[in-house]
Amino acid sequence: MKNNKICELLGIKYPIFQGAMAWISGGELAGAVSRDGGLGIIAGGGMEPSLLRENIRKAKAITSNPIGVNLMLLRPDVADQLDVCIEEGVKVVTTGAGNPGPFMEKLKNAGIKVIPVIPTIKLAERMEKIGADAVIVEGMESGGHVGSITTMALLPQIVNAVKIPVVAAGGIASGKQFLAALSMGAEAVQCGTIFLTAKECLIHQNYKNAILKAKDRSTVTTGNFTGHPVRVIDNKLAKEMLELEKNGASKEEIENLGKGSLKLAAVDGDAENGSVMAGQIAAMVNEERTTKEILEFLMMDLKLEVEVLKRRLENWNI
Ligand code: TUI
Repeated sequence: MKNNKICELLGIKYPIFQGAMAWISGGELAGAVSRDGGLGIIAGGGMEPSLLRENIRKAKAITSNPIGVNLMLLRPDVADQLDVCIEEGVKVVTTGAGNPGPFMEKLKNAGIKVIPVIPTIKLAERMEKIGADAVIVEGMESGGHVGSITTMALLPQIVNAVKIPVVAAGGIASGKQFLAALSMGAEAVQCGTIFLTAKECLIHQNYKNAILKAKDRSTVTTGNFTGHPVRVIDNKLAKEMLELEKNGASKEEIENLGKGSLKLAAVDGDAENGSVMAGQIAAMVNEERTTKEILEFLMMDLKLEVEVLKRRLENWNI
């Protein structure tokens, strides 16, 4: 069977990206996902350039399949991280939390495929114009730093607006959601939250437990007035932040409370005072599985849903 455009472009088996998660998706998780047929992505977000290099090497020791790196563009040392990616032969770079324009030429000259994460149509069009190989459309269902439009509303509009392949992110953790993304024109999906409880995901067990017990209304967005809303599990820190916002605290006060909080949750396991970033589908993540099991579940569940849909269409006689 012929692969789809994204799988051909990147040399991967399944059209599934493991979304970058700062302080969470290191070389072990990304290497395992790439080994098992998806695209594993190391998050540069919480890493000094030397630590990023270590993690790329860890992933390369697990698999020779392509591995991605995400450059979080709010980091002041992102140019040095980019040099590490080139030196280590990284083939795919995704970017987040900003416009990768200033780095595009260098990335393209190094033969790296560039796939920016974007939350609006305008940015998607701009990314296509400056030479992005594809875009990842991220709806506000996602965990972490989010835009304001849902995947359902944003994805088909961006598919109409650009010619490059589109990857859907935000709210995808099952075959039904995978199929919905494909039917709205996505070539692939990017999932983050479903990989949080993967056996190869080396975060603190308390973080995993917060995901395993999450319900449909367990996430909230904080920092809504700072211009950088962040989706997290509603815990003590989230309540404190929302209280500060309600009382008209300054941007600095809110951001200071958030500083270091992701590491506190992911590494130190303080799931109450730390920032437990997760998407709205956290309630659908009820098991600890291997990356292989997660990828195979998504592909098999997609296949099942396609069959279910076909049967429904037959019943309607169309
Ligand atoms: O980047 C993400 N999600 C993230 S980054 C992160 S680490 C963090 N730590 C502390 C505070 C905030 C974040 C946790 N989650 N997703 C991709 C994404 N990119 N979402 C939205 C955007 C985005 C926003 C603005 C992309 C481009 C953009 O461009 C603005 C411009 O410069 O035109």
